[in-house]
Amino acid sequence: MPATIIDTEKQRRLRRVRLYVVSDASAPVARALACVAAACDGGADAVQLRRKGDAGLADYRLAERCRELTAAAGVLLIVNDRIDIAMACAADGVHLGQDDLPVAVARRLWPDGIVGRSTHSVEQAIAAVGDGADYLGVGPVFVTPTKPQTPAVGLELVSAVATAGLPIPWVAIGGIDRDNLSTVLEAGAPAVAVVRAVCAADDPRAAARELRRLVDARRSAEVMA
Ligand code: 3NM
Repeated sequence: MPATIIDTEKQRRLRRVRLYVVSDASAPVARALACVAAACDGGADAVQLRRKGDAGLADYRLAERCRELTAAAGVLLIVNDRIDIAMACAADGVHLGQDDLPVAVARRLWPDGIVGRSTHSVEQAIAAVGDGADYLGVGPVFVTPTKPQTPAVGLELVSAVATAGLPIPWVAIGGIDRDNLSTVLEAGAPAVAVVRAVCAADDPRAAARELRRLVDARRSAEVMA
């Protein structure tokens, strides 16, 4: 298995991630920025900038603003898919879907960038670990209009991945909100990632805070058990 070569500080921060907020790919720039700021303020440990269909320059400018916001808040910034933009804005890493660059290629291009991979089965999760990914997304746990083309994997996959005891951090994603969050954590997810639960909320800051509170409450209950 290729050993990860991201530095220990990045690894430490990655291992601590409990709430990971992904920006709404189709939101107008001002709304996307407001959502990133709200996620940082509301207690997210990591933010992923996800855009679809923007020109490279617009993506880069937005990524730079997100870097400023996340750096000021001490929040990890991961850029979806665009490793060039991730590197150009000095993000902490890149997130790659199954149809994006192979993990090993991203690692070669960017040795000290965090490389995350979306996975939709235990086999894909194990393969991504073998390829040297630093963390995984596992989902979509529930049906979600944010990623409608990918079938839901259910809490079963969350439990299966938890049981597999992966050696790297992972986050459950897809259709997670304040009402079903506890079921995802109970199924064994160490962390959760959300788009709509924060970015589509009337008050994204309050929504992030509430998710943070719920995740922390569950964690303290585990520590006390
Ligand atoms: N990736 P929401 S599910 C961006 O399973 C994304 O890889 C997924 O959005 C995966 O929180 C997903 O609004 C969408 O359901 C998550």
